[in-house]
Amino acid sequence: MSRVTGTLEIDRITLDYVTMPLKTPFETSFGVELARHFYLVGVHGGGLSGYAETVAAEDPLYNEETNQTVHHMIVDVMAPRLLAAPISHPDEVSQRLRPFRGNRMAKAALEMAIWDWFGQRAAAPLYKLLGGARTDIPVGVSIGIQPTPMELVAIARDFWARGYRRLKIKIRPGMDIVPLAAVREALPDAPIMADANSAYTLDQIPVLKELDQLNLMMVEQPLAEDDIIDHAVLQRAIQTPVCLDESIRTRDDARKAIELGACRVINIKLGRVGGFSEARAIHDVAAQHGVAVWCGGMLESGIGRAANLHLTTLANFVLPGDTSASDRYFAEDLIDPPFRLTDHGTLAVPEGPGIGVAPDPERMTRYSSRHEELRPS
Ligand code: OSB
Ligand code: MG
Repeated sequence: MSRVTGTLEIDRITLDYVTMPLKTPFETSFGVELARHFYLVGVHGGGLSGYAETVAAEDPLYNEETNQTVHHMIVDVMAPRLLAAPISHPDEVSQRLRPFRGNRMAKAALEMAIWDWFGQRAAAPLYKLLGGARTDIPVGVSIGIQPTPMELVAIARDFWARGYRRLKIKIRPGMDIVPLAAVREALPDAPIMADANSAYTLDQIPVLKELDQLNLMMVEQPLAEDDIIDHAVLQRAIQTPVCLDESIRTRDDARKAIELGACRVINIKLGRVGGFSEARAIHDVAAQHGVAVWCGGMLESGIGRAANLHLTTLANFVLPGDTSASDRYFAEDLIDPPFRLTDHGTLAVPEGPGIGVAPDPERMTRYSSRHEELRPS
């Protein structure tokens, strides 16, 4: 474990609006993504630059944030607070932004870029500042809804053959039991799970009960994106463990969901929960209750993937996450070299200072369509 040192006086915060085409469309119960659009946030001071990427989409389909709300929050509301006074510990970022309700994806990008800065300041990889230890991270892959079970099976077989340790398959009503059963039949021993992104209601318990026949590791966020009460009812009705994603935004959400019996697993996403400080707190609450966690993803470029990997070094990240290799989504990453899957289905946590990776300058000029700079007033 390394210690946080130094004080950050921010000279400027940069925002680049980045568009990266996906190799193939990614379909979930809430829509189809053809490209990733995000802000790359840079925090510059004392001769160092920390980076993070935002994970909101163009439309509020996964949660209520969008690229435009994130931009507004960072530019008009949050950056001025961070530029106004020096920061002596990255935990201060979420404290200083706490008066502002919600908008966790906007908060997360600023907070994560500042953690990267402090890692660089300490000349230590971020995981050592966070108290993590594991550096060879077993990973899974998230597979979008496919037009036919045959196509789904072909894709699942391919990822399984590459060495991914767990396959997550997106479902929605009408595209659930049949495609999942086809994958289960094709890959009888593979750890398989389903993610519904809130597409079901309690009336559909009979369908969700059928999932129990497929020997799934878990079913992720079957019910409403803001619910923990109905999920507790569902968890009592099915054997398959319920994993919550959208519903868990804070350590208190995690505690309440666990106490209610709404989930047996939690997917932690840095963006959804507002950054490393809260993600670590959720990890700790789950660990105290004996609930396993894993690290989700939002189709991040290598910058966000690196942050996810550092988080996943914490001890209770015992299940493979969605932090697949760069080539899962992108022909070319923003970082060079990209993240590659090892021959044993893992990604290596970068050992350089901070998150250990930085955007490639030439690629940034190609993928960024707007650059802005925010300075102290
Ligand atoms: O629910 O986990 C989700 C992607 C976008 C929005 C929501 C989700 C996802 C994924 C993909 O499942 C995870 C990844 O590979 O980054
Ligand atoms: Mg999910």
